[in-house]
Amino acid sequence: MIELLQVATLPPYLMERLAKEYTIHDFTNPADPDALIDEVGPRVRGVLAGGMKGPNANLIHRLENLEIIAHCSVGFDATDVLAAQGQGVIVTHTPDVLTADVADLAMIFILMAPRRIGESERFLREGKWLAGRMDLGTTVKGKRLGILGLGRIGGAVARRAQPFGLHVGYHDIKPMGDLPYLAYPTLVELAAASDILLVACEGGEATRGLVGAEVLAALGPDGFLINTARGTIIDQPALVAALQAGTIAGAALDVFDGEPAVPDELMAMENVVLTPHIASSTRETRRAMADLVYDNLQAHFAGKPVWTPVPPQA
Ligand code: 8YV
Repeated sequence: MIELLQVATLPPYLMERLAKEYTIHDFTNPADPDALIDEVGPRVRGVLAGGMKGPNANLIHRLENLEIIAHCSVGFDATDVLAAQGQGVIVTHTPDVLTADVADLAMIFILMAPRRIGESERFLREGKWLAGRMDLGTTVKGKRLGILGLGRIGGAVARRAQPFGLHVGYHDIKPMGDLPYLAYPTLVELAAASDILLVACEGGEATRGLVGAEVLAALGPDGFLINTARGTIIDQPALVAALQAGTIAGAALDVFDGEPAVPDELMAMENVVLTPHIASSTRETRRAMADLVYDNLQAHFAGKPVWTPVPPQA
């Protein structure tokens, strides 16, 4: 049987399906990583990775017969894709099948943060309603939504936002052609022209810390920051400082730099919605992602083109 190295925890349904056709070596929490790679490394032809866990350049180089790295995630920033592709290794991911669920959570956040929904639920559960009404929230209709990264997910959020009466603007490094949204040449200009700023671009080194103090200052004291992409894109200490100083109004975050650890300061803030990286966590989407991982591996080892390759990275 073809041998695979599993570096991330993946849906049990996928692992059961793969175990019928492949020999899988568990590298998710190895007692002795070097010994395991010395033993099985030369036989490994595929790596199973996830959005938060993928092989680094060192591991990729040590797997001399590696042919494919299959991610059960749309994001591939956990893997050193440059090292993989430089060694002729095919990298796959799971785009499209999760777009609707992730865009739905972003839209939920866009409504939740200004309307203070998380805070209002805590208010009721803590019995505070008995003592009086909660403070007012902010209406969404007529406000400006700025989207950083108008790719598959950003575009899906833009379409969802229109029936809510939001005016959509965006900033993207790629030219997006003729769209009914206002394009801003820089992220700071987009933030300055937004009431709600959604982070929807790729993670990785190219976008690390992109949303920093200057962008947050441009968003301003009435602005809300939403992130369903990657925690690394936001300068997290700068975000904490802006929230503490009231230089932005609030935030809604599904992803964190250093997750699953979340800074205590964020945990303590009423005006911040926090969820544990659940944007794609539905039974239907996880199954579709798992099926795509399986189909990519089957196609590759049958000598056919994979379904969803990661394009060559510069
Ligand atoms: C997953 C994700 O929750 O697809 C991605 O890039 O971040 C999420 O869908 C997770 O990373 C599963 O591995």
